[in-house]
Formats: sequence, structure tokens, C-alpha cells
Amino acid sequence: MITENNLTSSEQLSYHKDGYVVRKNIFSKTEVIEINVALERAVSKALLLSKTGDVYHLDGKRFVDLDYLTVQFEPGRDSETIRVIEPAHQLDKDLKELIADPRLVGPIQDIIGMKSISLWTDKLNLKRPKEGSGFGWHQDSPYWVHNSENVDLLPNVYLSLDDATLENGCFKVIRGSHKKGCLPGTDDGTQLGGFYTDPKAFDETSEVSLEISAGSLVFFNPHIIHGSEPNLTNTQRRAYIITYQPGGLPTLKSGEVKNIKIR
Ligand SMILES: O=C(O)CCC(=O)C(=O)O
Repeated sequence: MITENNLTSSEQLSYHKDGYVVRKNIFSKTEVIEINVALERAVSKALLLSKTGDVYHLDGKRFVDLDYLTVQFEPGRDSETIRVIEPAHQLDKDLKELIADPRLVGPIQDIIGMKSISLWTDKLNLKRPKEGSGFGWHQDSPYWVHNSENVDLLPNVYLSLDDATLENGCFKVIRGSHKKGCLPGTDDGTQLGGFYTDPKAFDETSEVSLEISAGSLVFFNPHIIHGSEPNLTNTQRRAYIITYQPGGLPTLKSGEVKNIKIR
């Protein structure tokens, strides 16, 4: 049965040609408020948990690992502002429920081409007013290629939880850059430099800035080059990014299999 959650054939074509497809205003304003309440509960919990984890620094950013949770802080050795939490669904029951929402899962089933799907990973991506840092051009696949035998089958959905603009550091992609698989990283001597895509490997003029309203979705290919600028405004720019895979496979961090219950 085809429902409104399935991708139309023109959306499927765009996803394959451009490496991403946007669906605008899929979650209502009220739902977005509720999700942000859940997100902030998860952030408070992660902050508390981070007091007891293993601390390390990479390129001047503080990371804390606790079991299979990683909390990344804004640059600066002692910043207490969280930039990324991965994975996040286990921190709050509403986030856990959200990852099985048919509006996220339906298009992902079409992209993967299977009814049975499972969770690969999920990230809360926070850019707080005036301090949210940017993220240089990169692909997700080089982070995952050593842990997954299905790196081509790890589609993401980005749920925008605030109106995203150029000024607050909206998500940006290089249109069509997913077609060449894993590209070489930079060799700039930094610890994480190898994860940023070598600028010689792509054409920056194909950049598309996705200025989308809260409640909108971007489905994007694990090989697409993407990134974002810092948040220079007085408003939040929060997002939840969830990555799926075919059913029955272990998640990235905990190794537990988290099959999605199809509603
Ligand atoms: O900061 C952003 O919006 C980009 C997020 C991102 O690139 C990622 O999580 O892989």
C-alpha cells in the first residue's frame, strides 16, 4: 500500500540524482515544541552523565565517552556547552518513539528498498545562540566504513527543530557529491583532518544551503558532502539526525540490534 509517507517517484529521482531530498513542514509547530522539550531533557541528562565519563580532547574540542554514549562539547578545553550527543534515543522515551515515526521511516524504507529496517545511529546536533560552531565539509561514510558492511545503505534523515537560516548555520550540501563513494580526506596535520573532505575532490560551486523551517526533513545519502557554518544569531539551531540501515543489523555504537517497529 502506498501512503503519503512514501517518496513519490520524482522525490526518489531527486534523491538518486542530487543525493538528498527535502520534505517541508512535516512535523507541526506543536510537535516541534514537544520534541524540543524531549531534546532538552536528553541534553540535561547527557550533561550530568558526562561528569563521570572518560574525557579526551581532539583538535581542542572536549569529548566525553560513557559506555557507548559520546558527548562532544563546543571548542575550548572547558566548554560546558554540548554540540553533539550520539546516540541520543536511549536518553529519552519520546526520542526513542520518534525514531519509529512513519514520516521518517516510510521514505527511508523506499530509499533502502526494504520494509525491514533498523537503527544505525542518531545524533542531537545543537547550535546554541552565538556559540554554535560550524562543521567543515565532510561525508559521513568515512566515519562508518570500518564498522558497516553496508555503508551505501545508511540513509540519514535530518529533522530541523528550529527555523534554519544562513545566519544560524543551516545544513548545507554539495549537490550530487554522493556519486563517487568515499572521497579522500584532508592532510592538514590535525587529528580529525582526515575526516574532512579534500577540497580538490569536489566542486564547491555545487553548494546548496538548506534554509528550512522547523519541522522540515532532509533525507540524505551517507556519501553526500555536507557541513554547516557557525550560528551567529541569538536563536537556537537544533536538529535531530537519525541514520537507518537494513533490518537485523547491529547499531554503530552499542552493537545492539534495534529493529524499527513499523507502525
Ligand atoms: O552541524 C551541522 O548541521 C552538520 C551536521 C553534520 O554534518 C553531521 O552530523 O554529520
